[in-house]
Amino acid sequence: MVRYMVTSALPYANGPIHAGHLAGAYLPADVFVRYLRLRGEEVLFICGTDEHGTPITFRALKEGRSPREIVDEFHEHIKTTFERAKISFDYFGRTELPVHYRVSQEFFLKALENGHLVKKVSKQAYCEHDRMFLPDRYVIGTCPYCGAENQRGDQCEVCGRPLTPEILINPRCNICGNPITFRDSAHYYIRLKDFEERLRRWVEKQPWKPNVKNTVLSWIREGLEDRAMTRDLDWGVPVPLDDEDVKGKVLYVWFEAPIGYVSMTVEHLKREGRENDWKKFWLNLDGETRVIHFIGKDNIPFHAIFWPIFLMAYGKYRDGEVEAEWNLPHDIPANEYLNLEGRKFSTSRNWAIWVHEFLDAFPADYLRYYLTAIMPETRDSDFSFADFKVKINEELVNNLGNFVHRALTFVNRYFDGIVPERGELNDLDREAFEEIEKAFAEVGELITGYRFKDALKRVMELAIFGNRYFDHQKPWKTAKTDRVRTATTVNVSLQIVKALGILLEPFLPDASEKIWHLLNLEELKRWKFEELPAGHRVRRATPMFRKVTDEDIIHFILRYMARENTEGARLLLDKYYKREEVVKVALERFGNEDEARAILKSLYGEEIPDKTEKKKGRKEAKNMDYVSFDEFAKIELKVGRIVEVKDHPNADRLYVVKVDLGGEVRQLVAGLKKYYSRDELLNKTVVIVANLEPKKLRGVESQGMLLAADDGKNVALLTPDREVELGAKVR
Ligand code: B3M
Ligand code: ZN
Repeated sequence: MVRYMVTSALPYANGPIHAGHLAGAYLPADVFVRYLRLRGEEVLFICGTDEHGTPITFRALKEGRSPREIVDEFHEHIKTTFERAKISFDYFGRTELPVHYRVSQEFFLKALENGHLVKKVSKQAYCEHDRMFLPDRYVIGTCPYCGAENQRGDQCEVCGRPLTPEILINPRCNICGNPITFRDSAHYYIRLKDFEERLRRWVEKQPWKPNVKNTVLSWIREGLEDRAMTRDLDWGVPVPLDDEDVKGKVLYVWFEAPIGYVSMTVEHLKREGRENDWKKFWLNLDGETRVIHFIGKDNIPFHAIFWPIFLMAYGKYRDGEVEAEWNLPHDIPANEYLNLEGRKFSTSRNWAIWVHEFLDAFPADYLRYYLTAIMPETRDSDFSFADFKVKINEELVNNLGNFVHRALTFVNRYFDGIVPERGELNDLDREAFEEIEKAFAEVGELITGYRFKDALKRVMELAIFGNRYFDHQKPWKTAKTDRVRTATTVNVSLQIVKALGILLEPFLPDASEKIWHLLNLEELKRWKFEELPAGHRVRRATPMFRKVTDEDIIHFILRYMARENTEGARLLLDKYYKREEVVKVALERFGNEDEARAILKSLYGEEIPDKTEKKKGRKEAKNMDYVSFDEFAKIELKVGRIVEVKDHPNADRLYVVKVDLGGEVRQLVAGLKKYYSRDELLNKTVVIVANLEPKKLRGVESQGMLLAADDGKNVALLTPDREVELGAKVR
């Protein structure tokens, strides 16, 4: 029985997590692990903060704080953020744990004992101004491979190659900007060449994604230079040697960080009272363990070259009970980069969507849904607010939310909330059960192949099928004439809802829980379809999702992005919205008007119209020809759903549509052909004037009017911003 040891890259504890991190190494791993658990597989999902190295000390130096303060703050912050994003680690540890010092030092000593570490005195980057040796990341210069400027001394962000300060062109100190010097310093180097051939043969056999495998093989072919595994830093895991030359020095962070996967597994299982179980996950005792590391592509060299070599350099693990080789990574599904509105996420330029802030404004499921739908699995992808809004509103709300709501509404309206017995099945009923079985099989296969974007799309296709099934069986019509037929439609629809409740769990855990709640189910979810029995009582329908509005997006950009990157926020707002829309939201949504004015001033550089302007605005309104409240009350506005769209037989620009008002269906003639396709209209929730006198338009009777906004250029149908029952009155 295969068991899985799944990890996500250990985030540096030097700052918050952004959406690009989530899409890169954490969300894909979580979807994968949740699916394995539903399949009943033995899986351990481990992660934790990477708390050493120059990303930490650099921030500490810049802020005049100790590295300990920095890692303590951001360990908690990152852990909480992942919990809010429902990333379901079994354990989220940290490399500042004593167990991590012990295990890392053991790996170092074993590599030394096996002759794979050699001490060399070499030139180390030194800053005369700051009077300190400079670790790789403290040095910046031009990449010798691709010519990219301002690349750090450990890795080029543009071409991805590992670098060292010696090979950088025009190397400078990243703290003070002065040119650096080089001073002799002794370090222990790992002899990567010892493993070149064994590593190449191993990589060639791996079932890795082509983007990972080819990159790694090309680096191996270029030749693996020895690399220092100790550093002139005083923050990190001390070098475990009584050797004056390396006194006060620490292990290279990229030597000990991957060992964190092991040390955190040891710590977690010890805390669980399963002290020795770590061995079956990390030692090749029975050939049944698959170690799978989810990472971003910039971590490929460290996970596909250095980390396997460290495991090989350790040699066999022996402890009197077991003797075994270490498990090398079975797979390294590295994602490409996620960009933000066409530009790379950048912490230094504050061009990012910080997950904890996004979750203050939107549900975790919305972020999970959108990041999975655009996941950069094989090429870079782009987060765009406009696309986010469309995908949430059209796919989550109008497709999934709509179908679940209809099924639950009908079983409560016509069968008192009890799942009715089915009658004889027709072809479409039978097709529904086939669709359910196919969805389980195909989604499972796609997840296993790390194709999460396609897997989610396949789940949503079942919801689309559900809506089409419902529209075709027309229960609002059969309810008047054929109760058994209606019962069958409602029963089958609820089976599809239950299947969606399971299929969605890896992606949208909250939506999955909500469906389980609506179906009034306590049972554990498993990745197989088991019918919802007739006679089972479900709960009343409540909306699954709320639509994302332009106001929501404007508010998010103003509240969270404008402060950190005013220029970027202004470009973004100008790209999507008119200035008066932004001003309106700022004044309405910010509790404190002065704060709103300050943000707007920082964005637009001038004062916004003051109260007197508002008074002027009110005066203009006075000349309006008012209607009395009683006159307005006579107009009956209702919520409906477009269930049929046909071309008008005698007019090119008109559609004939059927609108379901929850128990009655109206025929309307609408001049929307220029603005909407038939597919865009089908299933759309709309508002109609329900008590307008029926009127023949080009020979076809229209029994009401659709409400839409028209600014002379665009026409936009009015739709409620959250689920309500069909037929609901607009007040
Ligand atoms: N701490 C994070 C990064 O380079 C780095 C990953 C370590 S995984 C062992 O993005
Ligand atoms: Zn300096």
